[in-house]
Amino acid sequence: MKTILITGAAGGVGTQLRRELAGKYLLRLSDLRPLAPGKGEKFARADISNLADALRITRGVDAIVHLGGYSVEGPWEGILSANIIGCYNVFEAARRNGVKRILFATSNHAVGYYPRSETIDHRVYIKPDSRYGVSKVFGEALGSLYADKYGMQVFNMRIGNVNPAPIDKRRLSIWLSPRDLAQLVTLGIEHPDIRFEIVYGVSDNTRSWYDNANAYRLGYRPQDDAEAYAREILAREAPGNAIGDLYQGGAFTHVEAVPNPAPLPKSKTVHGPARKPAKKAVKKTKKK
Ligand code: 15L
Repeated sequence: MKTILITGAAGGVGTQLRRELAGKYLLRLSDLRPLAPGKGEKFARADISNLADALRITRGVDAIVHLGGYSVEGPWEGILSANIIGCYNVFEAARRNGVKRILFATSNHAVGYYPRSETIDHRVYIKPDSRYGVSKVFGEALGSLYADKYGMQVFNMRIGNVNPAPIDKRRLSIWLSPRDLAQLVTLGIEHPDIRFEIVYGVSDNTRSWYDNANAYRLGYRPQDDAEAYAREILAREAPGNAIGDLYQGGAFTHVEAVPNPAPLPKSKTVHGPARKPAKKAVKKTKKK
């Protein structure tokens, strides 16, 4: 049985994942916070902003599910230490310990400034909505470097919102049920041919903003759709913030925001697939 390290295992996503993966893998759980391991689990307390800790917990595992770090917008010092330095330490420790496969929990907030009117795929240019979102972009970029330079196998899951049920209108578009989370993580661990992939960690939501074709190509077949909860959620939804309601990142886009004179992009196109390049006005030069 494979041994899988889950960093940040005491958090919300880690807690759901442990339950779903129980019995499938031997789980090595790490976190700053204490945690009581269950059957088939071992706990190693660690501060990933310390490289020695990262080296200790990554030794001898088959794959890493890196969830650890600051999970919301926060002060720069906290993001820097947990999500930038901590993320670097986990990748670097994995490389030094010969652990090839890392599943990185990136976030919808890496692309949170795309408007809700757009459907985006895994090839869009990043549009982080917060320092937190920037830290997730950093992790994706680091994974790209470690895949290209050191041959690591990096599976980036831009996670929406993991909960037993969607909690509001925005989450009807980005919900990830615990069992779909487990399916996606299992795919990331088991797929024989991963080099560097970005997928959206969302269920099969009718109101999705994502073209998750890359995940489907790799074999992801989500079982749940937030639409089953839509009527109940929309009935109780209170009016939201004007900026937050425009963008996929929701509240992360309006905390600390100043009025921005830049207009919203008008197109409703799916980003990513090749588009015809705009014709350049090239001056014809006379042949001599
Ligand atoms: C995230 O990336 C966060 O980790 C989580 O706390 C939620 O804020 C989630 O995104 C979301 O957008 O709902």
